[in-house]
Amino acid sequence: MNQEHFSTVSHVQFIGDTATQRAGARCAELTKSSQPAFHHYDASAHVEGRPMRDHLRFAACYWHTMRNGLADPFGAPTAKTPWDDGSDSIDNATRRADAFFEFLAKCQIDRWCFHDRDLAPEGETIAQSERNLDALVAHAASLQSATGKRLLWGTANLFSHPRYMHGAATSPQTGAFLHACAQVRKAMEVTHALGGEGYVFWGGREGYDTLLNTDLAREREQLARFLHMAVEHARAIGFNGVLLIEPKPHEPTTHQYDSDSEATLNFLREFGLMGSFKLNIETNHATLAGHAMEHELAVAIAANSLGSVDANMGTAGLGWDTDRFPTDAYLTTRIMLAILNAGGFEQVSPHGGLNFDAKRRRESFEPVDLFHAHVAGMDAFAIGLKAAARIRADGRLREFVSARYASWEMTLGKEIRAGQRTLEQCAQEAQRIGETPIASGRQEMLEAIINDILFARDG
Ligand code: XLS
Ligand code: NI
Ligand code: NI
Repeated sequence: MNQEHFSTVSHVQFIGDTATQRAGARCAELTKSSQPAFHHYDASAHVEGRPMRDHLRFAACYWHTMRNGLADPFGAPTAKTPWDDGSDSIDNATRRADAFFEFLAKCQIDRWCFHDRDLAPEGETIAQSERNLDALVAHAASLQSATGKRLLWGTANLFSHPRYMHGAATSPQTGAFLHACAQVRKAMEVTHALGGEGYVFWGGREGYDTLLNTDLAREREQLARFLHMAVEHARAIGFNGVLLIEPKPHEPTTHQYDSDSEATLNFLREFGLMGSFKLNIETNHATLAGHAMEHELAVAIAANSLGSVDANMGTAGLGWDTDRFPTDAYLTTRIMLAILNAGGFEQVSPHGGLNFDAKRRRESFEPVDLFHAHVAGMDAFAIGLKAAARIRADGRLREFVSARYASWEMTLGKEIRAGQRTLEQCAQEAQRIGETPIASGRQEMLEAIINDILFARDG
């Protein structure tokens, strides 16, 4: 890293007040003068006895940060990337990696994630693609040791190349399956070489557009076989990181087999893969599946299967994956409350983290917007972490929930749960006790308690 690519940003620091933001300058002036700065995220500040950096375990992703030109279906790329000459050369890919690690250092992000094809150009043959990847992995390894940054997870892109148009593992033709094996074998090995904490499978095209041409049962079996082979390979090469599946219901396909947490867990159970995989839950994918993010987290946590989080958010009312930076503080509060209640990443998933699988809007095209976007997401998660800790310290929510289930903690409830009562005995007990008082669920009261904790009262 000899040349600075983000010379406009020296280092993003915690400045602890929002006066500059409140100044109310006109938009143009603000854009010119505002340097990105943390107002809430302070890596070493402690929350619930642990530094924020350990709670939040932020990662930046290579694909959106370095490879997303911000094109949309109607318009050309807009992103300014002065370090990138647009070529597919190894030199260009190397310069990109330099720019990325400079970005990580200046933005205080400790981890990163990548797809094989983001990092290095695909060659004419598998051997050439692997040589290209090896060159970039060697460079990334030296950047990692120079900067102390770590790989959260790696993955293979099994959805962009035309050969995968019908799916990769679920393709009707074995050729695509074989190429997917080649890519996963290599991507897993380089993830291992880079000390990756995890390896992700996102089945972008592992689904169908129409059942008219699809043998769903066969395709699900193919996917399971592929995953079994991947697990065996991971063990064979000594990769002890966590293997992750990232659910998403659709887009690009009409239906994806890993459509949400429950469907994915069911798939894993059905094919004897439970225990080999955890889930990488993405907020916008939860939205697309018609779920709240905390639902997806709760389902994964209940099955001891939360692996990691792709931190982003969608746009209300839109039916696609807008991958916005997660700036909604109420959302980040709910996410951090679920994670803290489960014991924090350290306990629930020590190899997990918050990966910003998020892209700037097409209009936020300047290099400095990469900083504004990540800083906004990191600050929103710091707000969420602190707010969740306050909700937990307040204790009213927890008390309410335990009171709500109190009868299950009494002798009869415990005996039923332990399988010591028959249906017949329960029926007789119902006749004996008659109707019992029913307590209110008090949803609105609880929602108001959260607002009361989150927002200061006037005066
Ligand atoms: C796409 C997915 C993808 C995965 C990695 O919607 O989120 O980016 O995280 O392949
Ligand atoms: Ni993702
Ligand atoms: Ni996504």
